[in-house]
Amino acid sequence: MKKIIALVLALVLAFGLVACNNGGDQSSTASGSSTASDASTASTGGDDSGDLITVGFSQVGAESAWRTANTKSIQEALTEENGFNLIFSDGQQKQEIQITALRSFIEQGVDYIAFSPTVESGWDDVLNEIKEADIPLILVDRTTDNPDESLYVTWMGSNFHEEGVRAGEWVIAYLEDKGLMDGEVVIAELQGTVGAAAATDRMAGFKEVMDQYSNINIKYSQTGDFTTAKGQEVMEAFLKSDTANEIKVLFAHNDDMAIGAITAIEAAGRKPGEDICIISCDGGKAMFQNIVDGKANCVVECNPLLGEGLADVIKKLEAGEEVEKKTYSEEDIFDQNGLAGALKAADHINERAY
Ligand code: GZL
Repeated sequence: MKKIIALVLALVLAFGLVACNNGGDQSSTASGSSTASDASTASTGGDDSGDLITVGFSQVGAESAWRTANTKSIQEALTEENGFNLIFSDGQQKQEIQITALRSFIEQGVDYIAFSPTVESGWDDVLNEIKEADIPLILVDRTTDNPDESLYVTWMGSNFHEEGVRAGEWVIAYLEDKGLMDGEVVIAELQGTVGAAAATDRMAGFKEVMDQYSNINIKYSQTGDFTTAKGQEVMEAFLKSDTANEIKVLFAHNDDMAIGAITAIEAAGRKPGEDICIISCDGGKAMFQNIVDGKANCVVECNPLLGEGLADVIKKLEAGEEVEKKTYSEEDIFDQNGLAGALKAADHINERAY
């Protein structure tokens, strides 16, 4: 009997040790897996998750190559590795979708709200709701028409009016260089989204230059909503008019509409870049290729890469630092020769972000 008890005790002791050892192993494994599990705990919202800065971003939509590059830039900058928890919403170019997203960010109690307003007006209520919720607001890219600068901490983006002026000045230099300034010069314009700051201000800047010349007539001007399909459709309609042959220049508020217009011009049997001078804003690879191929003449750059700037400004705010109220992107103008110097578009295609 004693032997049996001793055996049982030995067995219990042996299993106990094993268990303990396993425990030890487990603890060592655990310490290995606990490191792993610690790590996995941290990434699945352990104590450290509170350190992530939660940012709600309401994007205009996905209407153009520029917008896609802008979205990519924001998503690549506001990563968990960078200390952010990004809640991203695609507005599908509809203000009501953006307003719903902004209100949802307020309800979620995000740390920051950032957005690019698809149009300038109609935001007053939600901007005040964000202020009342005491959530810092950062405007990215487009702007609103609300003059109360206390409603947002900072804005970053492009000087759209300046882009329009640059386009206008380039067109005048082109027309003078080609000897086309004698007599009436008919211009067609593809406007961006009606009510969008980028469209309103580019149109105003361009018109400010054209109005200085009594022989210049912006005879055709209609919105292509910043999309290739709509740009092609509207250009087709322009080309069907009985005075279409008079059109010497097309100013498109973005590359995508210009690309649609080039398709329409070729289908109508005319040569884009020769019969009709083509100038657009943005500066993606496709438009640079059109310049290289002689189907377009000039691009006024509009920089979509705003993600790093957004991440930097939030980090500064977190550190209690002062930030500028407005930050403008550095931008250039590219053509095969002329105003921007003898820049060969081909040399820049690989540098382009999109
Ligand atoms: C400009 C941006 C415009 C681009 C278009 O900053 O808001 O919207 O020029 C885009 O390509 O659709």
